[in-house]
Amino acid sequence: SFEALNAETLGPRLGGLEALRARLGDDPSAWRVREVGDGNLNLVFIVDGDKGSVIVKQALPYVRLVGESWPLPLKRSFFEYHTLARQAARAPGQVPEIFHFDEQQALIVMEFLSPHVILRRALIDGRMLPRIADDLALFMARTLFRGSDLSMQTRERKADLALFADNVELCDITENLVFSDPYFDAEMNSHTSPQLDGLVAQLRADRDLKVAAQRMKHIFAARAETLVHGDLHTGSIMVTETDTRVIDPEFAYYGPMAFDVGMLFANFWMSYFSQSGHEQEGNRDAMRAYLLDVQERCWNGFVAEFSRLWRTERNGILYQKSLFEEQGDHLGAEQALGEVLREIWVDLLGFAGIEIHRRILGLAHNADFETIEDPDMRAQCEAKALKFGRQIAVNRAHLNGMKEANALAALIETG
Ligand code: SR1
Ligand code: MG
Repeated sequence: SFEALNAETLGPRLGGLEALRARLGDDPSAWRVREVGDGNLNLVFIVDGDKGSVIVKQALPYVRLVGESWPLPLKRSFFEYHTLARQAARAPGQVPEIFHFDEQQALIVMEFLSPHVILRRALIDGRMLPRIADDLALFMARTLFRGSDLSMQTRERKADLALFADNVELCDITENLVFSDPYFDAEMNSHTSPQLDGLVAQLRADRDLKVAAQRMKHIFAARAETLVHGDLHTGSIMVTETDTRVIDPEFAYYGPMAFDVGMLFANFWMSYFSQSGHEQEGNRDAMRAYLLDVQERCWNGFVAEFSRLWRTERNGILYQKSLFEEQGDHLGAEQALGEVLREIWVDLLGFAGIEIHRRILGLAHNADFETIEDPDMRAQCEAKALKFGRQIAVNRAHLNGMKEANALAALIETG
């Protein structure tokens, strides 16, 4: 039966596993185990041996952030494992390598990424990573395109859709915590108070905003387009100057193309609005310019790679080449691509605005704002982000391109 690991039991319990011995050394008593997880849900250990290091991630039967009063099934580890396998095939080299999976113990042994750090931490520290825009554009375009009916064979995709449909509890977290709770006085919500009380009341009374949030929830729940990561924020990405890896896809399910893209861009915009609250004074303007540039390059890169895949790998049941290219109608295929990309753009703005709101008003906040010690400064940064989130969610159909969205961010930032 399931037993949660700890630093003392990990060696004796997993010492017999060939996958670990091969990478750490044959004597488990010589392994050094550190629990390093500070996420909302799971246990994470770094295990060092004479030969090398691995990560052991174990799900707990409850939400770590809240405690045993909020049970959460272990099967999320199964979905994480299967998603990592699919992402490794669809976006080679962009996720950690998996060495072992134990479904009953809900644990995954995977590559220890070093000297990688969590992207959110790097951005808080004012680091301008040169590769993230291009790498993340490729990751999103490849996983989202190749997991959809644009690319997969229909029998395989429908079987996969049925498999992932059981990740219902994790979807339920997103449906409530992201799309609904921020817009009423839900029990687990919190925000910087009293500085934000007025704005929060205003947002919760904003009919257009609530309709937008529920429309995005509708799309999240009903549009099973592709296998999405499901929680693609900057805490789910590990980076060095030369490498970018996406981790933690336990929220994966078949959802809308725009969800991952919107969530990621929301987190870049939150980083942008949090810069005034961080240390590196001389660097703030450069950091803001860098973050807007990342947004633009990442969206342009996404469009370029998605378009390339559309033209070269469109072998699924949608927009068949027999209807377009094979009849010489290249313009028709391009027109359809334009419509698909336009829809992703509009929807990603909706998802991004809502993600920004939930990180400031809901249960799960993020370190970009939380690490700003002065509550007045934190509230100032958060208020700008909240206003921006409202604008992009409600006016998502009227913002034409990333330059315009970034110009709006800059306008709100400079007051
Ligand atoms: C109760 S879980 C809260 C949040 O943590 C995860 O990382 C997801 O973002 C989820 O919404
Ligand atoms: Mg996570």
